[in-house]
Amino acid sequence: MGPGVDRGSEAQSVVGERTAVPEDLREPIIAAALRGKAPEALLTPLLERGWSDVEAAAAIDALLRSHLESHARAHDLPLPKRVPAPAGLNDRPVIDAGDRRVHVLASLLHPRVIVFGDLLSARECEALIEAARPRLRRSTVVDPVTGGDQAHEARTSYGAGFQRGETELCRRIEQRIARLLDWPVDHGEGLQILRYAVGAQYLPHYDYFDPAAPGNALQLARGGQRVATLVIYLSTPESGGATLFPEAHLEVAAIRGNAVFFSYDRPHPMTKTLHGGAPVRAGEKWIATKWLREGVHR
Ligand code: PD2
Ligand code: ZN
Repeated sequence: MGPGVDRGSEAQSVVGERTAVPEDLREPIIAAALRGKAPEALLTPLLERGWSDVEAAAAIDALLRSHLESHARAHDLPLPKRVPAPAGLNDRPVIDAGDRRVHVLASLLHPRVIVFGDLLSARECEALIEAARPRLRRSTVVDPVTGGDQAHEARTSYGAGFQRGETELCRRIEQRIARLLDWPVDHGEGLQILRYAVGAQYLPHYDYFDPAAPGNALQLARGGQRVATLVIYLSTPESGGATLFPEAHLEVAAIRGNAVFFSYDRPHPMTKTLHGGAPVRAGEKWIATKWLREGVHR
């Protein structure tokens, strides 16, 4: 059925071209999305009515966005933001990240967590560790009142930050992450390298900035809210050091070259992205963290 053909009850959604999902399909499509049905499969009812892929994808995107927005308003929640996600992930065990094929080892919808395998080579992990080693300082957390950095017992690691694009290796890894997560390089903070010795840990926390805390205003002015985190494991500790998601009862093992990604579409515990780094029991744990912002980070 081509555009402009009379489709009875659907006619109101067709003004020259198809823009809105017909009334009778809205509820079933929203319910299917909430059950975690793959985005491509959501298009089927519209494709069966003769819609093109592009028209159907745009209409479903608008329908789901407006559903989330009205749900947020009704429950007095912050509005959801677009978040990074691998393009066309469904059922694909391997993603082409430009210069490397990255494995998808595990994926959870809520909280949105994806475990990647082989994101970095062993040589890249070693090179990042050696570049960071001379710069290591006791890790800090942001003071929510002043916005300043402060050492804290919740984070007993040592860290070193790189500016975005600071070295050729940083640039290569940033390009790969941007391609993997379909998120522009300039929406990312610089790579942050952390080293945990035996006993060091990172107590559970959220990575987004609390918008109500005055000390976060400066951070929020530089690229907006954080919307996703990628923790890349640069070493494999002999024991301990997993990344924990207590609300999801999920533990991700720290294996060199692998990474755990999680996104949070609003700065709210409803994202269930509470996470921490378990104490290292034996050996050393090194990670590189990439935080992704909603806008250009300067
Ligand atoms: O090292 C980790 O597993 C970990 C845990 C929680 C890292 C971060 N948060 C982080 O870098 O934000
Ligand atoms: Zn964190």
